[in-house]
Amino acid sequence: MPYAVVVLGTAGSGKTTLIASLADYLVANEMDVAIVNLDPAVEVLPYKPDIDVREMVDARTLMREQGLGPNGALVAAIDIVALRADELRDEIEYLKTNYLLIDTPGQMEIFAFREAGPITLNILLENMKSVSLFLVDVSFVLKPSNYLSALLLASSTHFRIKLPQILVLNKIDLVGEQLLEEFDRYLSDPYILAEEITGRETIFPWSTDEIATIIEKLNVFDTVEVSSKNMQGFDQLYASIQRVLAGGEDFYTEEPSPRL
Ligand SMILES: Nc1nc2c(ncn2[C@@H]2O[C@H](COP(=O)(O)OP(=O)(O)OP(=O)(O)O)[C@@H](O)[C@H]2O)c(=O)[nH]1
Ligand SMILES: [Mg+2]
Repeated sequence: MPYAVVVLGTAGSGKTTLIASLADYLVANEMDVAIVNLDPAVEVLPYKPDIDVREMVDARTLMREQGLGPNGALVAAIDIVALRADELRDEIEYLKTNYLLIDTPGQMEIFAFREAGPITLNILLENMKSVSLFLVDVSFVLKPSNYLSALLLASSTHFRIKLPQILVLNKIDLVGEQLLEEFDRYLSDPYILAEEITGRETIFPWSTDEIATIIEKLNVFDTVEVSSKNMQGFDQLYASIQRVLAGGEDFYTEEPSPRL
């Protein structure tokens, strides 16, 4: 069985770009990779999927033929995928690979916060060691209250998908070194972050201590900072994925891969 990496995250956070770069990174490190595209609405992919739901259902055709809007078509498409997830699982069984990377639809609330998304993943990932990467745009989380908001969204997604998760702050190439250092200072001390939030930004009647505790309690997963454009931070991302999937050991999966 391969190891599975499911990539989730807010719209436009860079899920598809990260998959393409992570595949290149893994191949450069002598691992075999297969990619599953679960986004029925994507038009152009920067990678060649081994399994593609667009061959099963195309959201754009549903829009045209059933007169649906973009979200209605995506809902209908993902429901169809869930009903036929067994077929995708059968295709996965034929793949001989170390890593299975799974790209998910742009509008993640339609995938994660309706029944079809988790049902599909359950079927695809049965008996596979899996991790999910939750992507957000790093420029969004630089503001303290946005960071808390991203943590809540990541946790909320975790409760739906129920996989171990890594919080991936993407697009660090767009953020200055100084801002990133300041942000890392926040990350290392929830109390500093909480003080910033209570100082000016929330109407919740929580004290600084309470907010710091909430941040600490939500922050149970690794956080890594990467650029999917230039692969900055990918060594840390890989190490973090390994820690979750293989308990930190470098590994070769049981399944013999053609290249090994
Ligand atoms: N500068 C920079 N841009 C990035 C990075 N990752 C993604 N992008 C850009 O962000 C935009 C969205 O990237 P996608 O990979 O399509 O994001 P996505 O999350 O798959 O988007 P949807 O599936 O449509 O929600 C594209 O213009 C990418 O080129 C990054 O690390 N740095
Ligand atoms: Mg995408």
